[in-house]
Amino acid sequence: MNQTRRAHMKMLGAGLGMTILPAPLRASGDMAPVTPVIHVVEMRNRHPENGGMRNVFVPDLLRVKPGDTIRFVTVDKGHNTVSDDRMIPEGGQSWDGRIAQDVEVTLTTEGAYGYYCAPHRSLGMVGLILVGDVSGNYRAVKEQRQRGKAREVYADIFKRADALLAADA
Ligand SMILES: [Cu+2]
Repeated sequence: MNQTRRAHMKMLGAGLGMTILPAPLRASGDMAPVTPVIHVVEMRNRHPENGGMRNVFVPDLLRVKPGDTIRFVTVDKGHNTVSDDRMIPEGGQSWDGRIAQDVEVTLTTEGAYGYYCAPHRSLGMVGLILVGDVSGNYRAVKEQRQRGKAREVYADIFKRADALLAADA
């Protein structure tokens, strides 16, 4: 873990009551201690680097390991995060945040997870999280019908996701 990331996590932990696992969570032998990995997704009115993109999750695509935690953080009010029931693996964790509510989910079931902001879904405020081996539901998730601008945003997200998965293989 680099210094910036560590400092960032420390800052978040202080502000938001991050759960820290007890120190001696070792398996056995020479295994490194297990540290919780938290990925932050910001809910924003505008993309910080591209102001033309309105109502966005930043980042809108994550590649994580099973057991990692995703923390959705309200930067701008008026947004929420809701898992798309059509776009999560069988047995996978779903979530349904209120408007302007920070949400933390720990995803242990491998697969692809689609989600959206309820007020801005048709305006393209959607996202995707790839957890571990996504071969079980990736194609089905990718082929889900989307409405409005979500179709165009997901086309872009899946193009990047395809590239990530190809690089893994
Ligand atoms: Cu929104």
